Amino acid sequence: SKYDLIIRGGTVVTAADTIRADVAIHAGRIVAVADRLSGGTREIDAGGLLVMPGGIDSHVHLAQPAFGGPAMADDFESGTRSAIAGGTTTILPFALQPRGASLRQSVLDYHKEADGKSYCDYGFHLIISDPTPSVLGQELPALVADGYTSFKVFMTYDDLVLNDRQLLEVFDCARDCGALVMVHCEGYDAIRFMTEKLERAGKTAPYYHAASRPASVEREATHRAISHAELVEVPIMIVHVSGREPMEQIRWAQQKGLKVYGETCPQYIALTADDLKGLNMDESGGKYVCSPPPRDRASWDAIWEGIRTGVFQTFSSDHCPFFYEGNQGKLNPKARTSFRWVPNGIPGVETRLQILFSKGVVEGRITLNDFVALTSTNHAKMYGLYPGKGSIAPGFDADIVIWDPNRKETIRQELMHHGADYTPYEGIAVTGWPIMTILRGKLVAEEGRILGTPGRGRFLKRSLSPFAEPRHS
Ligand code: DUC
Ligand code: ZN
Ligand code: ZN
Ligand code: ZN
Repeated sequence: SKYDLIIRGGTVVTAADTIRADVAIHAGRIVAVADRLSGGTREIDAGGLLVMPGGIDSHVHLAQPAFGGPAMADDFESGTRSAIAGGTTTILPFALQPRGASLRQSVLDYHKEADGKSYCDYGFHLIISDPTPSVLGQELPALVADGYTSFKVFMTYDDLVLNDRQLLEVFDCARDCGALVMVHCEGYDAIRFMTEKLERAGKTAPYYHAASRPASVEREATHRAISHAELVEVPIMIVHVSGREPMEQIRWAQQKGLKVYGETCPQYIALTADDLKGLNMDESGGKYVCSPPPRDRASWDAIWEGIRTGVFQTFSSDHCPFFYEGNQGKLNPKARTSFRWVPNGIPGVETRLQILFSKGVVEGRITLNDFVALTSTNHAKMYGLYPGKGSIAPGFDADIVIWDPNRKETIRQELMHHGADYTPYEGIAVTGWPIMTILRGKLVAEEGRILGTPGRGRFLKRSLSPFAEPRHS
């Protein structure tokens, strides 16, 4: 027949439109979006459901040996299984360059981790921890040309931090290559100072993680990154923005006409620093340790303000999963001695869409079209996957999530497909849930059942981002 699959009778939502239409798929691509299509080998009845572009999560950590020691709870198999169960069809994890290592070799190592294991499509951002002349002069430009068109730099962490001179060198290299730089904005010295001060006072419980890196530390680093980017005239993406102060720095830069973009995450609209108190300041607060830390409810409002006014372009999970129990867990023996040793990061690739849909669309803060832009389309545009991914239109990959906007569910660990032994969003009630996930025309997850296979996901070489073009070129 003419089509492999017709998705019939749903409401098709893109970043621009909401229309009642059928969607026809052939050979993994969308070939028609129209009323009353016929001639499909298979049909899916989407009556009463939303048909949206599959989620694209441009901030995911898998199989990364960083952030405090223990191995991550997800490899590419469990992490991408969790992604498709949650309606996400493409992820952009990180290939991290350890200091002293070749960037190219690091990329090969991550490919080995991902090869034949991924349930969804994926690309890699690079993490630059050692910007030597040969990395900046040869390896990085070559990798950008090979489709690794974005990279992340850190302003904190012993093993990753770049000083101001190094940040400027990396920014300058990004400008020359046309790559997009993501910046982790927290100030290293301020965090070290506060950590040691808190430890001397015996304040070592996980709760003090948040106190060791307050909003001012994030605000200062955000401003510094913006100023350095302005000097070099390079666009930057400020990732995982936690609240008002850094949001206002980004807005200020945008209003000046600088190309500064913003990303925020579920933890900054669903968790607070109080969660880090656990049960009466015990170690269970460690479940919520991530960086930047979640702040307070007033910060949630600031994040929504940034989402609604376009300060933020992308809503990503920052999925960075660790076990809670055990010697590889958040509560490993060393971590019990101080918050400093609790690995930073929380799982969330499977619950990103539900949290934004419920708190955003259902509670009336954003439109359905905003939801699609924030969870899919803008990620594709920002990171060189557009067109091809991120919309429902002829010629795009048939990556689709069929969504029940009325389904009520409570987020619980037993529903999750990740490798971690807990979800930090346990007990949060949501409205809206993924019913089917389709990857390049194949049904890969349905109501929590995994139908796809590891290895079906493909590596994506990405184009240069139009957002990375310098302001005056
Ligand atoms: N930064 C991230 O992007 N993820 C987890 C921890 C961190 O510091
Ligand atoms: Zn065919
Ligand atoms: Zn980070
Ligand atoms: Zn991250």
